[in-house]
Amino acid sequence: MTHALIVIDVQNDFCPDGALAVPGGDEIVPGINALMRDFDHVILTQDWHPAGHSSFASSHPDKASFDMTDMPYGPQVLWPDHCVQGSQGAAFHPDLDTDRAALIQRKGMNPAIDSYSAFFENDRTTPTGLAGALKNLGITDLTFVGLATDFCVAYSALDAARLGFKATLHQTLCRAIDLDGSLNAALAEMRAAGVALA
Ligand code: VGL
Ligand code: ZN
Repeated sequence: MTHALIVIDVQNDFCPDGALAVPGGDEIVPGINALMRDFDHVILTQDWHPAGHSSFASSHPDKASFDMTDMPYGPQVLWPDHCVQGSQGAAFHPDLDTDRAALIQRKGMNPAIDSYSAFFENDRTTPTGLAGALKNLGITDLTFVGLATDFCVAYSALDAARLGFKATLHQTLCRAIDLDGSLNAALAEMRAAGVALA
């Protein structure tokens, strides 16, 4: 078995003072850096939206941040503007050790579709290419850490399980947004899908 660590979206905008701050988002950085030493492969993801992305509430004049809307691919939460390509908010947290990363998977570039998962856009069918890269490297087991537990981390772990990887969520090295019970719902969904919660 070959095991990779997937570090989801440890970016300034998801840390305290960021545009879409996840409570305690920065607390997990030292632990993630330490955990990297236990893995042969480290992969980072980076939420990477064009300005005016359709997942931003500011692109919908009648909506506010955290409202829901219906997209052609299904219901979508509308977010504050965040992780705009090339901005300081989209950069990795300055203390994250990016040197060990073999691959940085960017996502959310299509202006019309959000992308929580590292593997598929939110239509759940358009691939990012990461699954092919991992399979090429002979990687069978994936451990997930990062932000946010109930959105990008959960969607990534659920897709990993669906794709046949052995997926583990390292819960203490994740932090959640927790909108209307979304954390408990995501944990239940992951358990039911066979994601190991460590
Ligand atoms: C995320 C909302 C919007 C995440 C990204 O990284 O969990 N959440 N974009
Ligand atoms: Zn985003």
